Amino acid sequence: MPVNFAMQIVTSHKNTDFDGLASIIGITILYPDTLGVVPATVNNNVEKFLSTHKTAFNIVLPGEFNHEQVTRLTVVDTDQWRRLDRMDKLRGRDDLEIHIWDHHHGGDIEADWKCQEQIGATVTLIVREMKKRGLCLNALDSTILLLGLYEDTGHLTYRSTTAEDAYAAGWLLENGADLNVVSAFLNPPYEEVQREILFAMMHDTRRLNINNRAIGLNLINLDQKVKDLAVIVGNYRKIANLDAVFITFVIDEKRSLVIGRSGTDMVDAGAVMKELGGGGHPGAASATVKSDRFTAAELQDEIIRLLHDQQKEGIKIADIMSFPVTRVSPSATMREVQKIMASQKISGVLVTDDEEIMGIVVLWDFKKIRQKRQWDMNVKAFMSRKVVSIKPDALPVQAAELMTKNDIGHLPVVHDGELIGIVTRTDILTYLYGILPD
Ligand SMILES: [Mn+2]
Repeated sequence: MPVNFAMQIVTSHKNTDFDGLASIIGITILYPDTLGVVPATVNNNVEKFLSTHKTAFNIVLPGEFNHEQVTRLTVVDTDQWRRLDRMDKLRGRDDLEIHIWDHHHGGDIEADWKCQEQIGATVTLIVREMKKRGLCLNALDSTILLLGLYEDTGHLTYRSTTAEDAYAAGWLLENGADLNVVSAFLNPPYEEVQREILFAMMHDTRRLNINNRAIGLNLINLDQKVKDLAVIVGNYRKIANLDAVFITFVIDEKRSLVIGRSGTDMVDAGAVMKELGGGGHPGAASATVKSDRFTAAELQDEIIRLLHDQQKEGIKIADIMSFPVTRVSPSATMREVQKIMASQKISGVLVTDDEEIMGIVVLWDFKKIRQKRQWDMNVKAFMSRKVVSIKPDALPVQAAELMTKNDIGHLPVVHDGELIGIVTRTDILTYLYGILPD
């Protein structure tokens, strides 16, 4: 078939999410001669959006144009051929120019030009170019772009979110993005079957502790097609207060779908799913696994094995604790203790008898002194006897939880019954925020 005229198209991955759709639309705004090609299968909320908004944009389906005429293919929000819908005809053509805009990496599409960075959403990369060109958007375009940006960054809360994502959101709001529309499409109400799945997860999800992380695992048989499974899994993780969840949905005898969601950088759901042949981000990932590779039951064990192997060891209490620990005997006087604390610039001292922890004195306890003579009294009378200790391999976040729960600011670090250090609120804050105490 002869090439009649040069045609440019832009497309994204199958099961298109809002970031994919918004990036397609963004490219048609940046390059008005480009035709947006939206895969036939899109996510449920994207489908709802398109059913009312489709005619507003210059978009078609993969079967609605002549592949022969395409001279430039722009791919957004993916860099893998297998994720594209009916683009194989273009693969391997040496007269085709390929552009990529994406925030994933490691795919097999070789581009002539690309804008590929680790950033919260692909939309942000496109907004960068729009700002550079001094464009103004209308309210509709701003709204769809903000939908993509918010969906992929969890309303700017996912760890992958960068400052530039937040600035891009601000720019889209300036251009009139409608938050009512955004929240209506990002928080669709649950249908009956989705509620049932959420209840099933709440009822019998296995809770495991792997490398100090609370992990939820479940296996659910699907007897019908259910939309937005990933949203339900994400919501379940938050409700159950788990660090990460991996739910295996048995689709039929031949295959299962695993959806993983992680709320901590200590669990990389994307890395686990990659091992199973899928992909995604550290916080959100999925994989379709054939049963001749792993049955649904075997998959559970494999996920557990992969999580154990994930030696992405973070900072532990042993790394941030102070040592040696300053200690006094129960018969030391308050005056002596006060001197020790002032000279060592510390806010708490452990009271020990031989190796046994009897109590703790903190700065606050000196407020109990009303009369001069009390300075000569034994520390025993003023110390707090409630001492909660922590293990050296615990995580800073666990220390923070213990402190909050018990309303205390000092935790002795005990290993095999031996006092090896102490960790304070200041240590935790210093670690969490990277600030130094004054
Ligand atoms: Mn994306």
